[in-house]
Parts: sequence; C-alpha cells; structure tokens
Amino acid sequence: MQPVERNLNPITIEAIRIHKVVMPLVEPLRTSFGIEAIRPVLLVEVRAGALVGWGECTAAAEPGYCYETVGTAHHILTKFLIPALLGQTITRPEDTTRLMAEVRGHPLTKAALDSAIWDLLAQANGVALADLLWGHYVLDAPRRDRVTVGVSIGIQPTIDETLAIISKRLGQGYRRIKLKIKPGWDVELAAEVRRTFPDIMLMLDANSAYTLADAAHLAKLDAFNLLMLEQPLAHDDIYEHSKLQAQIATPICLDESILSANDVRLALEIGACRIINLKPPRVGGLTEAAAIHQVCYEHGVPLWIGGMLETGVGRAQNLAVGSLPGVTLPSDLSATNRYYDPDLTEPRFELNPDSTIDVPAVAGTGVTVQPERLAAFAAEWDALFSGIM
Ligand code: OSB
Ligand code: MG
Repeated sequence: MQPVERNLNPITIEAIRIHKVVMPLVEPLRTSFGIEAIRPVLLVEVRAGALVGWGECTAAAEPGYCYETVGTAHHILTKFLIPALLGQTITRPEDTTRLMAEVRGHPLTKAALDSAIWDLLAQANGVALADLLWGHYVLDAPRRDRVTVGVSIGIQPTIDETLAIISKRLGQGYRRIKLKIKPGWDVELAAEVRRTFPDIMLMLDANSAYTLADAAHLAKLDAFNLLMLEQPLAHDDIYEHSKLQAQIATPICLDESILSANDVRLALEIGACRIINLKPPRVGGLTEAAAIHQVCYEHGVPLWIGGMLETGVGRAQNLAVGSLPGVTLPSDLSATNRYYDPDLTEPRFELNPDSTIDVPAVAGTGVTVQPERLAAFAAEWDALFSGIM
C-alpha cells in the first residue's frame, strides 16, 4: 500500500538552527550497554515563513545503542543535511526523504529534520500531527485519542530494589513493566518478579546482550508468561533471531535490528520476531515510521512505540505515531515527570489512571518549546560537553 497523494499546503524551508542542550534525567537508566544520567541533546528549529517546526536528535554522547553520537549528528547536519534542505519547498513528507537520500545511514540525525518538517506541514495545514500521520495511508480504523503506555526500568543493584521500583511504578498507574536484562541479570530476576507480581504485564529488554549460544538459557524465560523478549541478539542481526525464535516460546520483539519497513518484511517472512518495536528516530523519522506502521497494520503484527528518553519535543512526535490504530501494545511513553523536571516543553504529559497518555488535538505537535528553559539547558553545554564534538 502506497501513501495517499494529498494536496497539502506546502512549506519552504528558510532557516534551520541547531540548539545544543543538556538534559538531566530525573532517574538514570542502566542498560546492558551503559548508564545514562545526563542526555546531551541536539534540537533542530526549522523556520518556514511565520511557522517554526521542532525536531529532536536522540543520538547519545557515546555510540552505545546506535553508531551515531551527538558529534556525528552535528557534523552530518551542518555539512550535509541542512545545506540539502535550505531553500527547498516541501509539498509532501517524502520530499524530505528524497532531499536527504544522498546521505547514507544516520537515521537519528535525519529523524530530527524529518520530524520538524512533519511538524511544519501539520501546522501549515491546520491539523494535529497525529491526524496528518493517520491520513498518510488509507486506514480503515480511526486513530486513538489516548495511547496506552508502560514504563522501562533499568538494571538495578539488587532484585529487591527492582521489586520496590516495580511497586512504585504500578502505584503510579503504569500497567506494563519492562525490565532491562543482561547475562547474569535475567532468569532469577524474572522468576522473582513473577513470584511477587503473578499477574502484571511484564516484558524484558536485552539490548543485544546475548548470542545464539544462549538459546537454552533464554528458553528458561518461557516459564514466566512474558509479553515479549526485546532484542536478545546482535543489533545488526535478523537471521539468528529466527533461529532463536524457533527455540523459545516467548515472542521476540525486534528493536535495534529494524531500520526500515523492508527490515520488518524480512523479519516477518523468516520468523525472526512476532512483535515490532517502532522508534521513529531509529528508522529516520515519521515517514518511514508511517510505512512500518502500515506493514504491521496490514499483516496484523503487534506493534508498539519505543522510547529513547526523548524530551517533550520527540515524545510528542512519538505519541502522535502511537495514536495510529496498528499500535496494539503498550508503548514506552511515560509521563514527563519520569524523565525531566522541568522538561523543555509545555504542557506536560500526565499519566491517566488507565495507563494512557492523551494525544494533543491542536495543530502541530501540541507542545511548545519554552525559550527560557532552552536557554537554561543550553548554558550547561560548554561546561559538560564541549569536548565531545
Ligand atoms: O532499548 O528501548 C531501548 C533508552 C535508550 C536507548 C534504548 C532504549 C531505551 C529505553 C527507554 O528503553 C524507554 C523510554 O524512553 O521510556
Ligand atoms: Mg529496546
């Protein structure tokens, strides 16, 4: 199924500015590849006439989750992508993809510009970003006005501390718990969590920490009624995940391995996973995200939106994607107070008692960047991160 050809009010890109900010996390997140406590974030501010669109680059200081870093992103933006877009008129989202096509890879960097331009197109056409996304393909179901969400819990010093954090999160209203695992922090953890919380919706994320040689060990997780096991094997593998899925009953969900709609088709065809995690930044932005949603929707494959500890800028865009009807499992989109306090944007995202977050219905993303906070978070950059690029 191809995107719908629509007559949108076009926008012409007149100026693009990069903002460097330092965002202290309310709580650090420890994964199998490291710990994140302070996020250096690049934001792009794209101007078209009187309109301003915002995009976030989720590349981290180190190439852990992905090869991109803040430094590579800045280089690719300034030397290649911004020059390719300045002065160009965009009549449909695919124009941005075409204009950036001469740069290979660098999806997190491209996503910042792609999503800022989606934001501009939504504003120029007087529609919510969620509605612009929904109308991009023919969908026979309406979009949601609230997205069901869960929470991601990092690797803790002890199992008891993990149980305490799970209790706290359940008390806050999160109905799906995701735990980060790694070798030595997996089967015993899952067993203990299941003993304590027999009925919660529970899943594990390995961030590529295992190999196929661990298949028998990972099969022990089948005893714990897990919603899924996310990205057990290498970040650049799809094939061996099909070998592992044949040996375990727990559904595998791919995160790092899925960079495009084609990757989704391949993974499904060879049985490498049964669930897809869609992180718009990882696939280069909202245009490819909509294409991936379409593949999953047409194949009835369970889908959810992953998070990269985004500020309100990226989170609002993820929420818009999360409102699409093919997103059938709880997404990693927690309330603002779990990430940043204060955040760069207003209004805050609050968790509803039914473990959902409301999708803004106003034109654009529904959040606005607060200039004084932008300035305050930018002021920290030179002291903390001037050396990384
Ligand atoms: O694998 O899902 C991941 C954060 C940074 C990099 C990778 C991952 C994550 C998360 C964060 O799990 C989830 C969130 O933003 O709520
Ligand atoms: Mg993951």
